[in-house]
Amino acid sequence: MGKRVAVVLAGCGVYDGSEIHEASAVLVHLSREGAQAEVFAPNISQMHVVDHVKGQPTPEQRNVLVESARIARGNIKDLAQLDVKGLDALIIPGGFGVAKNLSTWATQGKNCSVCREVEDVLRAFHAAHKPIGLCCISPVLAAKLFPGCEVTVGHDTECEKWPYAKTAESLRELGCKHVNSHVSEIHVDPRNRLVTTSAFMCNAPIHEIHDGIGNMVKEVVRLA
Ligand SMILES: *[C@@H]1O[C@H](CO)[C@@H](O)[C@H](O)[C@H]1NC(C)=O
Ligand SMILES: *[C@@H]1O[C@H](CO)[C@@H](O)[C@H](O)[C@H]1NC(C)=O
Ligand SMILES: CC(=O)N[C@H]1CO[C@H](CO)[C@@H](O)[C@@H]1O
Repeated sequence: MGKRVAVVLAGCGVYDGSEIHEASAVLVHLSREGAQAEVFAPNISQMHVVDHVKGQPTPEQRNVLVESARIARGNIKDLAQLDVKGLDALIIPGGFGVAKNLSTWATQGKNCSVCREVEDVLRAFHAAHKPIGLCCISPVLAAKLFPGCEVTVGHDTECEKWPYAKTAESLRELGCKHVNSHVSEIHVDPRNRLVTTSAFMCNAPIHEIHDGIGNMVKEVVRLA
């Protein structure tokens, strides 16, 4: 029987939700590994809605679960219904929704809080020693909840290729070990059973991001 892997989404679109290509890469690679994806999202309203042409907020209200359902092709459940017992692993793709709807990282950085349901789910998988895969900005959730954990969000020196490199410094300030890595690489924290990769934290061609996420997914399924 294939492994059952929970995928938690944060909306639909890089600037206010889950990064669509990252979410899709996770689903594609889970399928390739013979695993069964079960998609969840919290039933809460988004912090805001961004017009992705203008890159600016619009006066609209949208629901994280309803938006995430677009990526899940309708096959999605309320995160409140997730039961860790029937699942082998957890993966959370990136996108600003992770920093805006799953946590308050976008506005509060290392002082952020993590959405209650998301915290409960991460702690449940962690306590059960089930692997957790995170990419792009999602490792900040682990850094906030599991002090001393090891993660990567790519490189820690800002340049054209690594526009969000300051995140690594914030992770160190939270007491976590940040490991520099290339977009194709993953970092595994065996003690916390965390598998992380930088994805769109890197200004890289989209196929390299797709493949890097594939390496993360493969390792999560192997550990599950
Ligand atoms: C989400 O919450 C709203 C408002 O409480 C409710 O009407 C709706 O049924 C919920 N959706 C799901 C899928 O649980
Ligand atoms: C976090 O809180 C500290 C202490 O209140 C404050 O000095 C710092 O500016 C805050 N950092 C952010 C990113 O909000
Ligand atoms: C509308 C809104 O801000 N919704 C939520 C998005 O996520 C953050 C972090 O969990 C919540 O604090 C917000 O209430």
